[in-house]
Amino acid sequence: MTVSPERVSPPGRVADPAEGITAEELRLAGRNHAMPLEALRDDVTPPGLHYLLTHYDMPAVDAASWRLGVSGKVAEPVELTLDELRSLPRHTVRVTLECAGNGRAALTPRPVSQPWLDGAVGTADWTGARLADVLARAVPDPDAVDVVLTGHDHGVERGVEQDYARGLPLEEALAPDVLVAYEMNGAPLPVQHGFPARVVVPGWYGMTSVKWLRSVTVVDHPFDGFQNRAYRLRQDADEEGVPVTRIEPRALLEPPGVAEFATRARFLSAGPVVLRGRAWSGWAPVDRVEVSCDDGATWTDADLGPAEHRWAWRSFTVAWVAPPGLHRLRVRAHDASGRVQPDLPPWNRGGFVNNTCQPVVVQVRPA
Ligand SMILES: Nc1nc2c(c(=O)[nH]1)N[C@H]1C(S)=C(S)[C@@H](COP(=O)(O)O)O[C@H]1N2
Ligand SMILES: [Mo]
Repeated sequence: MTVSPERVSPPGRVADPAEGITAEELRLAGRNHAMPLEALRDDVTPPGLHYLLTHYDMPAVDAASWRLGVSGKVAEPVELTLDELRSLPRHTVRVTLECAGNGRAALTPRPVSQPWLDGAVGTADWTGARLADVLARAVPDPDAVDVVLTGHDHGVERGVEQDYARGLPLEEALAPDVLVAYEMNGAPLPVQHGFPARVVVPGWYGMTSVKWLRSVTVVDHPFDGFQNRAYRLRQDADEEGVPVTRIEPRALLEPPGVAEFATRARFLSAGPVVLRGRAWSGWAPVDRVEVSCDDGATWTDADLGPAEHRWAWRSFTVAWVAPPGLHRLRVRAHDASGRVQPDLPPWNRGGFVNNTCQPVVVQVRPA
């Protein structure tokens, strides 16, 4: 399949409302796994449980011959080895990453792509050099606008053969917590998370955190590559659309009680129980989480845990005396910018940013 990168990509498919998940979506779901929600108990997600999303194949990158090229609209193009990258000042930032498609599979009609329910999230301690320090080595020109972050992976998406590449405004790229990371939770990056080095853009949906980073190219115009055109909120395929950028607020409950294997239905004994979970937002710190134990009829403010890591999820708890019967729990996060999770899904053709508050159904057995 040879196609020119300039070719306008066909729109993604939207499933017939009655159409079940296809084998192709099942294959994607197996490769790109969610975080099991019980891992919401951890401040930092163990690497194997962190969600995963890779558009094409994972490239095998040799650390000894790896170079990071920084070029384009710069005074002095440079190539850094891994040791040179490691010799720059080292920073560790705790970051909750979330895929922009999280919640997609719950939309009707369903945009056909990676069919996430709600687990496309994870939190890690990322260690690396600041992207600002990497860029400073090359000295961007005064008229620089965007940086183009390109990975080693290459594939075909909606008819367009391409390297995985994302543009990021230079101003965002220079923010002090944006990293070229070479460690995840204190160990070299696992291959699936971008070995030997990846970008981490805290507060932004995952697509901008380019794995297997190969080059940083400074350009004097807004980059309009495939991934920047694809990640836009559109009702119709031919609309210009609104770019997907920062993470909208979301809260998730650590599933209470015990699970049934095949259905994941939850069972709980009647009596006092502490409901726990995590909430995050890329726009502003989470400042309120509400929990409803009667499907949204009444809401109680949860107690919030410490907020010491700006870019990581915040824990919350709420006490509940569970009465026997079937109950729909709901949880919703607010952030300091005034954003709050909606009750109804915000539909768009790509199935992005569905942060509707998710119901959790529990069957409470008499004590
Ligand atoms: N090179 C490259 N970087 C990439 C991707 C990719 O396919 N290739 N996927 C992006 C998307 S869409 C997401 S959500 C995050 C997922 O990061 P993770 O797999 O480490 O959780 O990586 C981003 N970076
Ligand atoms: Mo993603």
